[in-house]
Order: sequence, then C-alpha cells, then structure tokens
Amino acid sequence: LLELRNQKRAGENSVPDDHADALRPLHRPEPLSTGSGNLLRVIDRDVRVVFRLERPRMVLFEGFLSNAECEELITSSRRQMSSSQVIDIDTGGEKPSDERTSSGTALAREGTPTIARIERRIAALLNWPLQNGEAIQVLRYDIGQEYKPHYDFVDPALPGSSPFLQRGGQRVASFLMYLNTPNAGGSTSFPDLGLDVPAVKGNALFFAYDCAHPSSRTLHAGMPVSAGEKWIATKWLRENAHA
Ligand code: PD2
Ligand code: ZN
Repeated sequence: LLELRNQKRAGENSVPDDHADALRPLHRPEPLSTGSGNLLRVIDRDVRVVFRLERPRMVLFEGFLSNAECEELITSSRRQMSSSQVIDIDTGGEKPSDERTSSGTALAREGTPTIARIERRIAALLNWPLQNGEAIQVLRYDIGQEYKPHYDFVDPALPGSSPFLQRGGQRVASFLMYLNTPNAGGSTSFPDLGLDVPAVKGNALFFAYDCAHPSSRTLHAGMPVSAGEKWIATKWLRENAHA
C-alpha cells in the first residue's frame, strides 16, 4: 500500500508542463468560522453548520435560505427555463450535452431585491466580494435527469478556456443552494470522496478547489432524480471581479 502511495505521489509530482497552470494554487474563499458552536449569524439569518471537510474544503450549511426565498427563486425562474448547456471548451462558448440533462436559467446579479439579499449573504458568509460571483444559475431536474460527474473549474490547458478565464479568472469555489427537497434521488455526490450530500430545501453546500486539477478531489455529480423534481441555485465564485 505504501509503495502504491509513493508511486502515486511521484506521478503527481512529475506532471507534464501543460498541467503547471492547472496546479497553480488558487486563492479561494474560506467560510466564516462558527467559533465553538455550530450557529452563524449571517447578516439577517441564523445558519447552522452540518459538517465541515478539510480537503477539499467543504461546508454544508442548514437554513441558508428561507422557505419563502426558495419558493421565490423557483417561481421567478420557472417561466424562463431552457435546456442546460455546458462550457464548449473548443470555442469558449456553450453547447448542449448528454452530461447535463437539466433545464436552467441565469438570474442577473442583483436583479431583484431577493437576489441581491441572497448575494450579500453569500458574500458575507464566504468573505468573498459580491463582484467575484457569477450570476446565480437555477436548475430544474425532472425524473431521470442528472448532471454526470464533472469539475466546475475549466482546464487552463484547453484552447477554449481563455475567453472564460479572461472574464474574472478561474472559478475557485461552488455554492449550491437546494431550493426544494426531491421526493427521491437528486443528491450531490463526490465519487473521489465517497460522499453523498442529500438535497434538502434551504441547505447550501460550499466547496472550494485548491487548484484547477483533478488532484483537487472536487469531482462531483448531480444524481438522477427518481421521484418528484429537484431545484437548485448555484453561485460560482471567481478569483477576480466577474463583470
Ligand atoms: O444539482 C447538483 O446537485 C449539481 C451537481 C453538480 C449541480 C452542479 N454540479 C453544478 O451546478 O455545477
Ligand atoms: Zn458542478
């Protein structure tokens, strides 16, 4: 076992040159500390820490959104949903993909008082500038729909990554807010960690990437919904201002 581990270490250290950029350490958000308890006052809400993980840095928060906020985000998104796309790494644009079968919409940053309040709460909780956040993406998954395992950062070695990276730099963390509790299925799963986070209305999952490389251990998937529907809102955090 030790030998195997050493081999893996050696392999990781001798990465080809075009991975050097991917291994660059990312400056990333660190959520507020709770001190000795598990409760955090975040501007206007009491948020409870359910669990914390060191590597990758991950924290699950309970009660980050109120029921009314979850319902308002769903109502205001429902009318403007279209088939979800993924980043097209050849062009830097977007394209449909079997990997991601949900439908979704982007909510303009500070587009409504509710969105602005939620964005200020995220910025306070993560101590990360509001301007460094992308527009919130709302996703709906119907029965059988899923988001297959993927990373949320882009590989800087791929040709299409530069338009993405020029606007705000690399993604450094994901903040997933669960807007409802699916009747069955729909958890967020981390295959490298053996971790499965159930979707629970109002909860929010934070995870950060220490570099834009699989060694960040942030491979994750939205598991298929097996009963009812699943709604989430995702805020991705960038290194710099995302204009
Ligand atoms: O819906 C999810 O649980 C999920 C899983 C993985 C969402 C995302 N990734 C994402 O929005 O990046
Ligand atoms: Zn993702």
